[in-house]
Amino acid sequence: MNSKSLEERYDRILRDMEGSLTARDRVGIQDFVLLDNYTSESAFLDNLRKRFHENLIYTYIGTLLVSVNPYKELGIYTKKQMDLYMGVNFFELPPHIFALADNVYRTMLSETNNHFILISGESGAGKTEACKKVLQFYAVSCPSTRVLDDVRDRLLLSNPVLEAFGNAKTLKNDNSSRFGKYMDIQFDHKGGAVGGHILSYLLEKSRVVHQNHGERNFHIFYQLVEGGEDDLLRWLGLERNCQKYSCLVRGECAKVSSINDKSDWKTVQKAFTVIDFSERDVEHLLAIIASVLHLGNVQFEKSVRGYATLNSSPEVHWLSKLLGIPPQILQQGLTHRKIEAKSEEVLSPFTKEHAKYARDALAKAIYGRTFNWLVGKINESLVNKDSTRKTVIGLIDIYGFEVFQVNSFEQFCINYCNEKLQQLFIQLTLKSEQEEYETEGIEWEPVPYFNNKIICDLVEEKHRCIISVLDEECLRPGEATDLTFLEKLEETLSGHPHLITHKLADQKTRKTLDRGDFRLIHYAGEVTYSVSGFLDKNNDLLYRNIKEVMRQSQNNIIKHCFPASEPDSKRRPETVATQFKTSLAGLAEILMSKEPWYVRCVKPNDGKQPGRFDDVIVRHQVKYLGLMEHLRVRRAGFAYRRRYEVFLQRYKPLCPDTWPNWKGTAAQGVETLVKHLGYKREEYKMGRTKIFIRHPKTLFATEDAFDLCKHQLATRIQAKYKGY
Ligand code: AOV
Ligand code: MG
Repeated sequence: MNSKSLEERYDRILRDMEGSLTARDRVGIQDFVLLDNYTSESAFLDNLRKRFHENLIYTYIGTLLVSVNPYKELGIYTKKQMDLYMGVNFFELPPHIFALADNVYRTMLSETNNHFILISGESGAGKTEACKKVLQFYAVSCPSTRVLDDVRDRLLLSNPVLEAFGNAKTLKNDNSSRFGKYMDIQFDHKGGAVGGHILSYLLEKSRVVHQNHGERNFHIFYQLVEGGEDDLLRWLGLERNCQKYSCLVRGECAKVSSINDKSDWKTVQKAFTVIDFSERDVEHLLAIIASVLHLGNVQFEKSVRGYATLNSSPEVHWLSKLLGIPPQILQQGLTHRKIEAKSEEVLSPFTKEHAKYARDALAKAIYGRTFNWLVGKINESLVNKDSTRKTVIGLIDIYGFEVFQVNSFEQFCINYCNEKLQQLFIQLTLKSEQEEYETEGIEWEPVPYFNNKIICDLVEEKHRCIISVLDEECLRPGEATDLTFLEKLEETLSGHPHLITHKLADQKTRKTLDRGDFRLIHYAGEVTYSVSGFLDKNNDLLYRNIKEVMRQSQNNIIKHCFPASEPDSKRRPETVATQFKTSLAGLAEILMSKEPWYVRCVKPNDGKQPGRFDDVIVRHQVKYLGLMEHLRVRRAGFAYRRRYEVFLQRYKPLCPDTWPNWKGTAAQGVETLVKHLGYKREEYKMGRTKIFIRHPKTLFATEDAFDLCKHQLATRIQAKYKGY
């Protein structure tokens, strides 16, 4: 680069910086690797807090991005901002999710390999928002053609649909993801987004029939009731009043100030058309949503003989109409089950309690299966029609670690999932660090970590773990109960350092435990689980005859969700926990073959409030997210590493006499440059493709020199402008 183009470059940077931006924000330190007192948690926290109060929510640890939820709009995700971050050196501008997205994208293109961005943090920390920002960045920054724009729109609009059906208001987050999502974005060799694929993980479908106080059912129900056109509601037999539907008001908070169900409904409707839903698909889909609402209102009477009866209620009428199933058949399916007596099948009537249970099981099954259909349908519309070679960037946005007053099977699964991702993070950070030093031929000293493998094993290891004990109990129908499960847990696993059961509660933590509870010491903190419902939810049984009833449906989606080929109940289906375990192992496998990038989201307070940075809460997250250890690993050997080309490109203005007439390789260039800058021999090492710098101060000094040089240049440019 000659000095003229250098000037032009700064010219551009200066113009870009007009407005509120500065090239390097001066509040705190934008990369923790440069922190003097890098082993001090307090110094770490100070830096994070200082920046947070200046609305600088992003800070790096090397290439890892730490993000603190601002709980307010910052105006930092505009098109202008995106343009600014496009194709700029990672460390040149203030930390941003766009910088990370851009860096991943460029690395993918130049190295033609696959990547993933793991976004983690507890419930409400900002994972889903971060994921959306990455997607939006790619939508704007990738090459555009008519076909590509189609794909782009579908990728973008798959989000509101999935959120409508898979997110809900919880006590932690008004838009909490109740399913896990892994999304591949596929790129062609020119960098165009050509397709995508979504994998979803274990939807919390119990929410369909039950919500804790202060929580809601899935957004879509409220959107439909609040936003649906009059004609539509009439056709679905619905009233515009959430209070009329018992499964919408269990949590007594159908209205949420931060949510506009009406306008969200419009977005979802528009999205349906973009992602290739035919009118018929949408009709059938909404008929199902309405059916679940009607089903929730079905009430049973008790017959003189004590059995459940269902008089021709308006609900059955609407269910019959919407699902296309004759009312008598529906009625029978909801009040009886088929049992085999000798070689004959007979109908056995339900008690009222039993009928309610079967009704709820059906509602959950319908919703859960429809959700899977929806993901499949979105995937069809994202299929890459062109078969040319492609690389992918995967985005992982799952439900974050959560602790409520009462925690059940759902929290157990969610927290287990977080445990697995933490384990992956540990394996990959250690692994990649080790490999990097190895391939570059550099010696390194390992840093001790808290390894949460012990907790993962406690939950999932082959024969002696919580899931295996739970599954065994599920194999003893009629005999086993939630409490016998707890007893077995005590018998089999007592003494495990991360499991606390009733017997041991006082000895271990001096905190008491209710008779029906057990406690796990997770990497992210202690959680007390109530075993009530564990067996049932793990079994997730649906009576065979109600499946048969559903098979008669004229609704295409229901037909698809209850196929005739489904194995009958004589062959035991896998339990929910075991299926989940298998799918998480599958996810780990997918990720292991790709290059990792991390966004660690931090929640600043428990009140969803802007401007409040609660030290205790943040410190706890910094600890369990392993941020200090990660920093230490980055600093243990060599704090900084840069590819020779990149290093040279950035700093060669500091040695103007040598360039532009230099002829050697990039490595030789770097060697010459650092000698000119006065680096001492022990301060850096030359790897195969990168320079490794031991102490951040060295780089800091270089950066300052660079700033000064830039400043001088800027003054010259300004002087030039004045001349006009
Ligand atoms: P989560 O995905 O991490 O929780 P979200 O991404 O849904 O959390 O964030 C929760 C809320 O915080 C959002 O609805 C926004 O109001 C706010 N928020 C998050 N990130 C930002 C940001 N960068 N700028 C402004 N506001 C933000 V969970 O899905 O519950 O684990 O299961
Ligand atoms: Mg989320």
